[in-house]
Amino acid sequence: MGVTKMGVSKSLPEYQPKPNPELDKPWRKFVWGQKEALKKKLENFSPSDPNVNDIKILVAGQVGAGKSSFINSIDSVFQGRISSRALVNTADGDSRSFTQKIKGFTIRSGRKTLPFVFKDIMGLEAAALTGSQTDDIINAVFGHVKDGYKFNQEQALTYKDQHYTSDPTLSDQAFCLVYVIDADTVQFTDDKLIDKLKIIRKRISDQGIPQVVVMTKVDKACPLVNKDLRKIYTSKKIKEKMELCSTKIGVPLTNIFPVKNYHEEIDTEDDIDVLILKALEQIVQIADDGLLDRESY
Ligand SMILES: Nc1nc2c(ncn2[C@@H]2O[C@H](COP(=O)(O)OP(=O)(O)O)[C@@H](O)[C@H]2O)c(=O)[nH]1
Ligand SMILES: [Mg+2]
Repeated sequence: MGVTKMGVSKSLPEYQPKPNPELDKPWRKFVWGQKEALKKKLENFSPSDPNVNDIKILVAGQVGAGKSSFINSIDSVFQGRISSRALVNTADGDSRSFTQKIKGFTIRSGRKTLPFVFKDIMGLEAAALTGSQTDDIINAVFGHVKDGYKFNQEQALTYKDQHYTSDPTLSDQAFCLVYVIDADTVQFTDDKLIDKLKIIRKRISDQGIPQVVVMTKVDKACPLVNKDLRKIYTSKKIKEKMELCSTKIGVPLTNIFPVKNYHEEIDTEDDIDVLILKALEQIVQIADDGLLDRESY
C-alpha cells in the first residue's frame, strides 16, 4: 500500500514502470556478420613461436558449467554440424563424475587439424577440502601432468607418479587457462571456490599465463537473449553477470566472453557460431601473446 499524491491506494499496488531490461546501445561492439572471416582467420592461424606446434588451452570450471559443451560447440562450428565428441571422449563413464582422465582434444576443420589443443580438466568443487585440486590444476598448466592421468579428489599428483613430467618442455605447457562459468548460477559461486581460484590465479599469472572466462548459458540467464541472441550486449542482465564474473574470478571484463553453447539444437546457427568463434579467437590471441611474453623472461 503506497501513499501517492492522489491519496492512499488500497487495492492495486502503486504503478511503477518496470526498468527497461535493455540498453539503448550495445556496450561492447560486436560484428555479427564476421563469422566467415573469423573462421578463416582461425583456420589459417599458426603460433608465433615456430617451436610450438599447437596452442594448449586448459579448460577448468565447475561440474555442469558447460566445459564439454563449449569444446563440442567449437567443434560443431568447424564441422558445420552438431558434434558431441568431447562428451564422449573425455567423460569417464558417468559424465558428471570427478574422475576424468586428462586428454588433449583437437579441433578439425575439413581435413585440416587446427593448431589448438583443449584439455578439459576435472570440475572444481568448493566442497573438496584439500588443496589437491588447485595443485593439480597448477601442475596441469605447467605441463607436469601427462595425458591419461586420472584426477583424484583426495590426493594431488606427486612427482613420484608415472603421470608426472618433471621437466616439461614449452609444448607441454598450457598457454591459457579458460574458466568456464555458468551465467545462470554465477551469483551462487561458493566463497571457498573463489579462494581456490585466487590461489590458482596468483600462481599462474606470476608465470605470465593469461586467464580467460567463457561465460556460458546466456540463454538461461536472460529471457531477452533467449529469444534473440543478438541482444547479448544490450541485455543489462548479461552485463551484470559478466561484471559479477569479473569481480568473483578476478579476470578483467575484457577477458570475459559470453557464449551460448550448442546444447539442444540439431543444426548450427550463425549467431551461435559467431560468438563461439569470437571467444576462441580471443583465447587463441591472448594465449599466443602470452607465449611471446614468456619467451622474453
Ligand atoms: N541452456 C544452455 N545449456 C547449456 C549450455 N552449455 C551447456 N549446457 C547444458 O549444461 C549441462 C552441463 O554441460 P556440460 O558441458 O556437460 O558441463 P561440464 O560438466 O562443465 O562439462 C548440459 O546439460 C548441457 O546441455 C548453454 O550455453 N545453454
Ligand atoms: Mg564435461
